[in-house]
Amino acid sequence: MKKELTRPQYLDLYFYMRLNRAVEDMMVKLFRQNKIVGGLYSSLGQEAISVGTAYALEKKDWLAPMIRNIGALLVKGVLPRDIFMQHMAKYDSPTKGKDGTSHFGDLDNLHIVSPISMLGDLIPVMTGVAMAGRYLGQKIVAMTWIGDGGSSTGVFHEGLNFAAVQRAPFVLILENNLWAYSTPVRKQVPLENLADRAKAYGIQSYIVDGNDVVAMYSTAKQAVERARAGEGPILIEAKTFRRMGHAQHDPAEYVPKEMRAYWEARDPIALYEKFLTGEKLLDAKGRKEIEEKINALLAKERDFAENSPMPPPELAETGVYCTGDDCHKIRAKWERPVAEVTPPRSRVEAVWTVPGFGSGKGSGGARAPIHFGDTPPVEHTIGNEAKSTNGRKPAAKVAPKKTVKPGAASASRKARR
Ligand SMILES: Cc1ncc(C[n+]2csc(CCOP(=O)(O)OP(=O)(O)O)c2C)c(N)n1
Ligand SMILES: [Mg+2]
Repeated sequence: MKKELTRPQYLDLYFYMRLNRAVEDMMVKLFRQNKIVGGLYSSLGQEAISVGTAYALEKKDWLAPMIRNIGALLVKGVLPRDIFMQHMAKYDSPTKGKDGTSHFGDLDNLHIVSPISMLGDLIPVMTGVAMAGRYLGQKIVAMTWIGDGGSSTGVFHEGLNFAAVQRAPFVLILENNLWAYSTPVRKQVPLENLADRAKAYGIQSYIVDGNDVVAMYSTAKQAVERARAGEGPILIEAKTFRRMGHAQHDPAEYVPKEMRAYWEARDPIALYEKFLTGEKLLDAKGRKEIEEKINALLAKERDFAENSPMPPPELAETGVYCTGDDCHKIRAKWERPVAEVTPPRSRVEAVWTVPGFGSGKGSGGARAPIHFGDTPPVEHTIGNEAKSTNGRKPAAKVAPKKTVKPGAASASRKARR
């Protein structure tokens, strides 16, 4: 780990990782007491990823968590009581007891989009959020997470390609924890580094030790700033390990013992404590204070959650379908004049001008001839078109301006025979 943050920032990262773990430990107890009604997933050993990446976002930025990103929710400002109540399906929970896991968001204040269970679907959704922010002149970045398994879905590829083509200010964190349910990563993707998937879309990527919270934070910070500056989407692969089964029902006996032992010895919180102690940023007293703060907070939050009632039965038939403004209002926060960003002023000129199937811009930046089967050939002027290359390598040097007449090439070939 490299030293590059301020002391309060280092301690914040520690606090949130410990809080993330403590919230999940408490939920395991509530689960065993039959108080949790939904599925319970664990991010044990992956806390550095959720915390480090979400900590790189600004307040105005947007995120959408997946099942193992409770740490990101905490960093963004969600109260532990809301996470407890969601899992206990209580009336005071963000979804009023209609969901038993973490399918909730906060569009108005915290800028959190609810998770979508269909793996990969958050990628196009968050690309849309990123594009909307750009359209409204908000300079925001959108972030979401995906697993190694989720990175093999069709929508992962469609979504990332779309984000790349739109140069959306979007950062995708790929948590490669080596397992998708009971399938090891090697059995579902033939790549050593899943970050290589970025190459297919022409976007930048990073590979990071997912158990090193400082590395996670500083890489995510760089990616977020690059995306904000208009460099387009960025993919970060975090190498880590899923220490528990897929969910509470899964004892994960299929995981080799040596593999588990290797990763248990690389616990992200233990590694970070070692770093903080070595750098004299934390001592036994400071650690005890943080522990006490977390214990007191969680006891209060758990009591609140336990005292919240279950929803009344009548609630089941309400709020199933959106009924318009009395359900929820979505209003754009215009930061540029509305007339500027709506038609006719926002009309986009077509890139292609095809006079009688003429020519268009080739991927090398130059104008490329098009051959449309039996369409009569058109004369093409070869000359100075390779000037605008959009930052790409210019097309191969072309001969000085000259006109190619259709059939001229075949005529000279005939002459040579
Ligand atoms: C499109 C889709 N296919 C299958 C599932 C069922 N499913 C839920 S989680 C999961 C495994 C996900 O593994 P990975 O993406 O590696 O994430 P991890 O659980 O390791 O965090 C599967 C197959 C789903 N939710 N969505
Ligand atoms: Mg996985």
